[in-house]
Amino acid sequence: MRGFCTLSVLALVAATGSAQVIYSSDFEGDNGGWSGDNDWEWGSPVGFAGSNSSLEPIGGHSGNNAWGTVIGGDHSPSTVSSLTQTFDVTGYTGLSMTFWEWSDSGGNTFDMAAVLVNGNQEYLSNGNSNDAWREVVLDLSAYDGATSLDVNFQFSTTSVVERTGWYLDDVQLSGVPTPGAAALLGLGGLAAARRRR
Ligand SMILES: [Ca+2]
Ligand SMILES: [Ca+2]
Repeated sequence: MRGFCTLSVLALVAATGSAQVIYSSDFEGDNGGWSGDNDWEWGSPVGFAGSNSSLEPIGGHSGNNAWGTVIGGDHSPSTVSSLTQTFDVTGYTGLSMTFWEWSDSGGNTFDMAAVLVNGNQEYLSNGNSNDAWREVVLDLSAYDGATSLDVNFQFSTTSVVERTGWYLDDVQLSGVPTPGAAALLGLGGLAAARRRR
């Protein structure tokens, strides 16, 4: 009976576990492990005054560094730029991602700033954060049970209007360890304790 109670407590703790950080980067010491093609650059934005009264930030949301679609310049016309990374999320549920964006691409009329997860569009920026950093929180619990997440910050432009573009900082991926995995860990510890008696 004592063992049953111990197991019940272990299961309850596991089922109500809190989210843990799977990945986090402020892009200060390094680029956070992302691969960026075409316009994506890691560096320190300088407050460039772009076309159509657009502005880039000065520095990052945190510190000096961020990712941006051309640091110190307007984005390119007619270009698809992808910033990608794959995360192992085995053993997690309740997945979520937060990041900070500075978006000046002009309201999605021509240029699109989207987050793709495993090929699905999970976010579309409205293209205008009013010259300020804005926090974005994405509920990715639809991917519970997936073993990996392919995340792509994809910026697609036309030839019509160029602005400073899309800047990203402080990206974090979180999830709750699954009850099954946590309970098994607890059971292992309990069995070891019994053997020691
Ligand atoms: Ca930063
Ligand atoms: Ca730019």
